[in-house]
Amino acid sequence: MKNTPSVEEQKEILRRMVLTRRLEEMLGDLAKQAKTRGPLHRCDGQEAVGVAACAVLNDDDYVCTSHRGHHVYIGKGMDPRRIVAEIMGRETGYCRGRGGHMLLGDIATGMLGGNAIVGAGIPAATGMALSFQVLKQDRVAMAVFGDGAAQTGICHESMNMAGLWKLPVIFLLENNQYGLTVRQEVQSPVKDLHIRAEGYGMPGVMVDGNDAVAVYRAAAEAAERARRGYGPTLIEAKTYRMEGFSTSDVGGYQPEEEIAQWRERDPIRIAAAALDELIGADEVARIEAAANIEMGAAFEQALADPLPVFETHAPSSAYSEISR
Ligand SMILES: Cc1ncc(C[n+]2csc(CCOP(=O)(O)OP(=O)(O)O)c2C)c(N)n1
Ligand SMILES: [Mg+2]
Repeated sequence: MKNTPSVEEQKEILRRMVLTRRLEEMLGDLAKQAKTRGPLHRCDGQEAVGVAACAVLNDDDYVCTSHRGHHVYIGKGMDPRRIVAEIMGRETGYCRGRGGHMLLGDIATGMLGGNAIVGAGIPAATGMALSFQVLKQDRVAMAVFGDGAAQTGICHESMNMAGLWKLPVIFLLENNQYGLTVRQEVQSPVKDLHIRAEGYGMPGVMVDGNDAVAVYRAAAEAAERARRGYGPTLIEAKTYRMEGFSTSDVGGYQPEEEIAQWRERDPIRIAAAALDELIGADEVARIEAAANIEMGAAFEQALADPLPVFETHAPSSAYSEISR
């Protein structure tokens, strides 16, 4: 079984992680200028989780993510320009500007949606895995969700069913230490959430979520198990939310020392350092620079795209009947 990323794969993973970081930074700048609409949930510091896990999947494998899913969108191969267009409410966006940043989806790349309802992607991916099993298709579903979502009832029901029926699903629990402003240790009686897997009859593994190679290995093993008919895996990727809960978060509850410690372990720096040894620092710098330019161009193009035109209709005669 191949569970170590090739050099080419590591280059692509780094590229997508940098694309994601630049997306978040540019959105953050636009939010400060009041040029975005509604709160945005940035995933700075968590890029390795979404990008490296998606790297083991095929286009026709399905992924569901949460309200904080930009790394998953880019990891699954969605086009940066159309992602930005959707977030910025443009007609050229994946959902014609109607969905917004939490609700991107695209069948062609197997990105079956972000979700604003905490935990809702977990049963959705489980159901997709059930359909793959029933249809005897060689496909895997993956749910990416947070430590807060892990405390929901639907998470328990989904994992129980997936374990019972050996469904080809990967539960990727992105433990960024916080659910809104609530620290993980006050949400759960156990510190390490992957130990719950035993109760569902599936393997539970913990990985360093800031190390893309470690995430890739764990996801590759889980995907292989699923494809062979051995059922689901729960992967707990320990990571950290380097920015606040959303762009409307006033902050103050994440200790400065804690943020500083995690910044030392920036996943992009870890991925770049691993690649430095393989291809040299100059080539790594070139990949990073090209990704930054690509995201800059995506913003430029998307922001020049048209906003949707909403037509207003006169009430139909049926409506007039009812309202009379
Ligand atoms: C069913 C439901 N309950 C509550 C909320 C409000 N809410 C939005 S995000 C969030 C916390 C989620 O924490 P976690 O799953 O750890 O994700 P993170 O924000 O850390 O990525 C809550 C409670 C919601 N959107 N949906
Ligand atoms: Mg969380």
